[in-house]
Amino acid sequence: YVVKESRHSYDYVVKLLRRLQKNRHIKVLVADDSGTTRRFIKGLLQQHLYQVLEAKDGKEALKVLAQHPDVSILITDYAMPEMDGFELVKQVRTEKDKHELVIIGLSSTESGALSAKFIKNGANDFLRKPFFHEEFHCRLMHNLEEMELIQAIQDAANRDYLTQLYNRRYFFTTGGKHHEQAVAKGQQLALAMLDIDHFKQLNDNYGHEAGDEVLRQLASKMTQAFPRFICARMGGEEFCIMMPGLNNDQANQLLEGFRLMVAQQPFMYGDTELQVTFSAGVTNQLSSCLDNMYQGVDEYLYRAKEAGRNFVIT
Ligand code: GH3
Ligand code: MG
Ligand code: MG
Ligand code: MG
Repeated sequence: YVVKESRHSYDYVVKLLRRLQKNRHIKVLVADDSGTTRRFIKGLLQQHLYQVLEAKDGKEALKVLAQHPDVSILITDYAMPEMDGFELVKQVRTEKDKHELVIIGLSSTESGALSAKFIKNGANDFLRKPFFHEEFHCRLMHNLEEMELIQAIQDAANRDYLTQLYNRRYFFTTGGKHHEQAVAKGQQLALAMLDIDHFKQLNDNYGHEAGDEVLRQLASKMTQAFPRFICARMGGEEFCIMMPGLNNDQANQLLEGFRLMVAQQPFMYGDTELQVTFSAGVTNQLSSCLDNMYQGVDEYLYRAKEAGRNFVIT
C-alpha cells in the first residue's frame, strides 16, 4: 500500500511505517447503523493494520466499550437508531476524556452545525461522508499522535525519573482519590512507608552511582512484588505503597514477605554484592485525609528504625 502511494515523501513513508507498527496493537470501534459503511471503514482501517470492532448503534457501542476498555479510537456516525452519535459521545465522555479515547464524528449531512455539535459534545474531530481516504488516515493519525503525546507527558509528570516508580505528586493526587473513596464507602485501604537502612553509609562506601543502582533495583523488586498497588518514590530513599482493599494483617504479611526477600537476596552493583535492608511502617487507619494517614505511618516507620532497623512495624 505504501509503495503504491508513491506520491508520498520519504519522511512521510518512514513516519507511516512507524505508525503501522504501533497500529497492530490499537483497537478502533466503528459505530454505524449501515453495514455497508461499517465494512467500508473497517477495510480502510485494516489497510493501516488497526484492530477493528463494530457496533450498529450507540447502545451497542457502549456495550463494546465496556467489554474492551482498551479501545483507543471511536469512529461514530450521527444518525443511528436506539442511541445517536451525540448521545453516545456524551455518555462516553462521562467516563473517558479526550486523552484516553479519541472520538471522531461522521455524518453525510451537509450542515456545519453538526460538526460543531459533535465537537461541543466532546468529539476530538469530525469527518463528512463521503471523505477522501487520505484525509481519513491523516486525521486519524494526527488525533492518535496527539493523544499518545499527551499520555506520554502525563506519564512523565507522574513518575520519578530514576526509578520509574510513581512520584509524590501522583501518590497524593491519584492516591488521594483512592483514599477519599475508601473513606466515603467504608472500604479497607492500607498504606506502607519504606525507608532504606543506613543508605548514607552505602553511598559513602560504594559511591553515589551504587546508591542509584540500589534505588532502581529496589524499585523494580517493589513493582514485581506489588503489581496491583501504587508504588511511589516519595523522595530520597523513601517509598510508599498504597494498597486499596487490604486490611492491616494482609498488608503487614505482604510487607514482611517483601522485607525478608530484600534482606536475603543481595543486590548487584557490577560484580559487587550489596546487602540492603529497609524498615517499614504499615497502617490501615484511614484518618481524615491522606496527609494525616501519611504522618501516622511515618510514626510507625520511626519506631521500626528505633527497634534496630530491618523491621516492619504496624
Ligand atoms: P536510616 O537507616 O536512619 O534511614 O539511615 P540513612 O543513612 O538511610 O538515612 P539518612 O536520611 O541519614 O540518609 C539518606 C541518604 O540518602 C542521604 C542521601 O545522600 C541519600 N540519597 C537521597 N537521594 C538519593 C539518590 O537519589 N541517590 C543516592 N545515591 N543517594 C540518595
Ligand atoms: Mg446512520
Ligand atoms: Mg534511610
Ligand atoms: Mg530517609
